[in-house]
Amino acid sequence: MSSEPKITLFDIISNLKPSPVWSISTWKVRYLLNYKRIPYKTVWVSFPDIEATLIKEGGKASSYALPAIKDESGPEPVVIIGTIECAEYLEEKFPERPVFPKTGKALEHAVEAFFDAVVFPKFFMPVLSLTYEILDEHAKPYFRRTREKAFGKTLEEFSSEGPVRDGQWKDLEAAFDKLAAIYDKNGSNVDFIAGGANPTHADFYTASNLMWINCVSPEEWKNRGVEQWSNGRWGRLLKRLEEWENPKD
Ligand SMILES: N[C@@H](CCC(=O)N[C@@H](CS)C(=O)NCC(=O)O)C(=O)O
Repeated sequence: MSSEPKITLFDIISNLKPSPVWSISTWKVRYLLNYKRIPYKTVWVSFPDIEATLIKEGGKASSYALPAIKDESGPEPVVIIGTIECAEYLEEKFPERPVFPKTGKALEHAVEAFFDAVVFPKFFMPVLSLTYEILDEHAKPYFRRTREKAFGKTLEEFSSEGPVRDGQWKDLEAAFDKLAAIYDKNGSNVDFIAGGANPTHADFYTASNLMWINCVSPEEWKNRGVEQWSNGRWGRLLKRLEEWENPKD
């Protein structure tokens, strides 16, 4: 008899079909749950309701954002908020199929920090406006308001079609090339950052960012040739991690 999973993943709903999965942030934890073969269920939350949902579930944080998980395996439910917090919690609770090398976590953190400083900022303009299109109707006004405030322009001005948009995609590609140069230190044919046969946390982190493009706009993914960027490294990485895309719910 199968029992209800003890782990809940909170994910951000979209209007994508058949699977609503799209979020760069929640992919980072979904991949790990799938890789570690941890049974879980998904609770879908609309963007404007993230904070209220996490507070209602008993989460405590200085700011409320996803990813988050709830673990009901102990006497009291535990809510963990944040990418690295979820990853470290899952690694400790479910040490089988580790995603942090036994030799240390420094490389994983360094790659993430590099990604966030060099690559991630190049996503905003071309990918946020695409993200708006796939959100549920309840989320759209909130997403528009918060993102327009953050960047001081309208969503329509984020990525004007033509040379501006083309330049943004070229800049993103160039940033990925810088990350590829680090990966290449292991050899151009080695797919994972830790150099071993198995992926580690930073590979899933990188792949989650790629999945953001892949999910919100398969058209741009194809048009911009993302799979071929950095001598095909990113297409290969997603292929190697494909079996841990499921379940997508
Ligand atoms: N520090 C967070 C950042 C994650 C983040 O920014 N999540 C976004 C979704 S992609 C979010 O939930 N934003 C809430 C909001 O905009 O209300 C992490 O641990 O990764």
